[in-house]
This record gives sequence, structure tokens and C-alpha cells, in this order.
Amino acid sequence: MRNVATVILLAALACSGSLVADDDTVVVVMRDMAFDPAEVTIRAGQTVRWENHERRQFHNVWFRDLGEDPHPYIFPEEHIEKTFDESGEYAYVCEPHEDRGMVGVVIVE
Ligand SMILES: [Cu+2]
Repeated sequence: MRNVATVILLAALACSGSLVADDDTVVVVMRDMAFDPAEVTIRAGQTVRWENHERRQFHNVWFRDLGEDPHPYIFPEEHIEKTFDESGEYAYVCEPHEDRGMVGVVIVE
């Protein structure tokens, strides 16, 4: 029974591009050399969690415009989180795959 529930949960996750882990966390999936969804809109104080759902490929998240250093690589089944306290548009890239279009933006209202 538990396995059935797990399968249903995984199917639900696979079908939804964007999901909310809880009221204060929005999930962006890294898969197929892309951020999904590439654009998320959140409220100030909410957290974005980037989850790597690739089978083998690593990625990272780099808010270059903020003057930050690139985050270390995030490998499959790993994730990172970042909380946004001020409204604005925060563009980011995956440093090793920016030239393949792996870019995203967090809009904080
Ligand atoms: Cu990447």
C-alpha cells in the first residue's frame, strides 16, 4: 500500500511543472538542461528550492547580477534553497549550461 502511495506521489510530481513544498517554499526542478519552471513568482519572505531531478547531470544556480559567487554544483537528488526577503526580479543562470539556455528568474512581489 505504501508503494502505491509512493507511485501516485511520484506521478503527481512528474506531472506538475511547479509545485509548492509548503506554504513558504516553491520548488524549481532542474531537469533536461532546464529550470522548470524557468520563472517563478513568490512573495517576499518565501523560499525557492532548486531540486536536481537529472539522472546524472549536475547543475548550479548563480545569481551573477547580485555579485554572488556561483553556487557549488548540485548533483542528482541534491537541492539548495534561497530565501528572498526583498521584492524585485532576480535573474540567475546555471553557470556551466548558460550557453545552452539554462537560465531562470525569481520575481518577488
Ligand atoms: Cu546546468
